Amino acid sequence: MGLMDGKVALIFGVANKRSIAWGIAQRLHAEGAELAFSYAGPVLERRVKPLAESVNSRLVEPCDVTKDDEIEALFQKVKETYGRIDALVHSIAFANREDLEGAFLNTTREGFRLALEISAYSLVALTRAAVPLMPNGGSIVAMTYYGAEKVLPRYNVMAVAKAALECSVRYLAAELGHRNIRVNAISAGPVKTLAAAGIPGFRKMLHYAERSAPLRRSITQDEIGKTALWLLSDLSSAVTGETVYVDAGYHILGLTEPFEEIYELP
Ligand code: NAD
Ligand code: 0WE
Repeated sequence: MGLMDGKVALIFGVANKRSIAWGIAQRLHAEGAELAFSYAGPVLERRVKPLAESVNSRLVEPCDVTKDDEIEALFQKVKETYGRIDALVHSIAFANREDLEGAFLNTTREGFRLALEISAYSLVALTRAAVPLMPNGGSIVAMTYYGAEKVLPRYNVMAVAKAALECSVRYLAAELGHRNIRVNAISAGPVKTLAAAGIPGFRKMLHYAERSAPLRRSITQDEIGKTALWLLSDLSSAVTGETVYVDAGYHILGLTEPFEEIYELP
């Protein structure tokens, strides 16, 4: 008996086995879900296909979320293959590298537009396409980061995009609640993935979080997967519009230096 038996989940954002979306996929698969995958473009096909096959997926299709026709074509295929979906995972973000390195002040109009389109608007577009396939309700989860709320060095335009994403989650949740469609976000602490590895100073931020977080460690893809399983299954049936932190407690702190070392506390 699995928590996701008989449910179909459509997953966006697997690039490789380190992807957060892959951690989520594995937990959903272990609980009996049927998984469908979409990947960003032809370059990723070679990486995503074998992963999808390892969890017996029947649908692996490209979809660049900046293209309305690709979104439409993908959902048409999903409809033909399964007739409906129960869960959708949005684990997509992109900003131009130069916008995550320099000063936020220098963000270009085009860089701002691109980051918000791929990282935030795409949730609205994908949710709109998913609604007709969720006639009896469903659950949608998007990935976010604490930089949306508090200033962190170099997160820059991605922070603005994540703030828009979190707010979109609340507006979508309010509108779709009467259809029994729930929409939530997971705010994950730093994890070493493809999207994170290229960020200058990422390792330092990871170690800083490990020293400061109440649990005194970083988090894993699988821990995000477990929370996603909760949000995408019936276990969270009255939870919607929420941002759930999977960050070893980091976000509760008002002072991020390890207390006991400085103030000789217990
Ligand atoms: P990742 O690189 O494995 O995943 C990012 C995905 O976005 C990739 O699969 C990429 O193909 C996809 N993508 C980019 N542009 C796209 C487009 N135009 N169309 C379709 N897909 C596109 O890295 P990840 O760390 O697993 O990131 C997944 C999500 O988790 C992102 O939203 C990220 O902001 C969020 N997140 C990551 C961390 C972290 O520390 N790694 C922490 C909190 C939140
Ligand atoms: O959301 C993210 C990163 C998303 C991301 C990463 C890249 C790298 C390669 C978006 N676009 C790009 N574009 C590229 O060209 N995270 C939560 C991971 C992350 O990114 C940071 C972080 C953390 C954590 C950037 C600065 C500071 C901390």
